[in-house]
Amino acid sequence: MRGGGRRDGGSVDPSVAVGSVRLRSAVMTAAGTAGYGTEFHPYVDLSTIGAVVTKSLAPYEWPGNPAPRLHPVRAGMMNSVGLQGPGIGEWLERTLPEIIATGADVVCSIWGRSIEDYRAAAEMLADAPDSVVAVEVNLSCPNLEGRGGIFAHDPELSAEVVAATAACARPRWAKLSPNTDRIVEVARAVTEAGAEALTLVNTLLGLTLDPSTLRPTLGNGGGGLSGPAIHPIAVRAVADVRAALPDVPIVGVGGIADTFDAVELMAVGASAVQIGTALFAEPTALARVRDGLVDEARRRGLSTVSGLTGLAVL
Ligand code: RRO
Repeated sequence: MRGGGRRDGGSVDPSVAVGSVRLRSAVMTAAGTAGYGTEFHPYVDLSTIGAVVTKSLAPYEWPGNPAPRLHPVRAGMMNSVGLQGPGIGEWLERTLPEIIATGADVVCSIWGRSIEDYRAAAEMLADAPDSVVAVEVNLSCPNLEGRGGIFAHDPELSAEVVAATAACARPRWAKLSPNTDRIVEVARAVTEAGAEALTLVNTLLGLTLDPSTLRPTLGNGGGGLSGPAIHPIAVRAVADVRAALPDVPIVGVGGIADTFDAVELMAVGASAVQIGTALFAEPTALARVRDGLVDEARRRGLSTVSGLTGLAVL
């Protein structure tokens, strides 16, 4: 799967494999930053990117947190969306056909407040069309209240959640949290429980204040920090997990704005990447980085974009 053969000039294969899933490009949207993808099609031909990763969906409709839900900061963005969504049933019926019509492959991100919620979400996806190529099990939302913490800070609980999602009948990628020093432990636990790949990382817990009122800027108080500020944290998380679990495919996410950010995540071990915060200012960053990775592979004499994976000299 590494496909790093060298060649002199000529075409570069842009496709990559994340475990058993072959993607047309290494570049995907990051969950929660492109809605369900349908608004993006005027900007980027979604059939030419790796996949649209949906905003996380629960087995039921969920209203999310009070506004404001987004707040720009110097090196990125704070959010407290609070998992707002229509529920998987409504999404399958009304939104998924629209995404499929764009030619995109889809990764459905799921969340729940309990293990039973995750189980129900997975069961609802069992008969989803084949365009839903994987399920991303979001264990790391920073904005879920009243549940006693982030699932992905607890290896045993995370493993139980992943084990409960087998009914989705497609590869599962576990999305983990950078807000813990146990990420390697959690990564090991979820892969042993059935996750085929890992998505590293979600946002970092943060808080911003309004300069005049000194109240929290976001409607729910704290939130999750994303964007360039967290990029080196994502690179470190991917490198650490790759060193401990070299055979587990990784999807790298965190602060990608330029091609080199994606190259860095792939060089330390990611098989593919997701772009999130940058899309708010520049939806076409998906195509720019997609093409940039092909150019970078060619420049390095590689015949495949996947040849960039693991090239870091650590
Ligand atoms: O909806 C959110 O507030 C949210 C989610 Br599900 C997540 O996984 N990460 C994040 O920063 N925000």
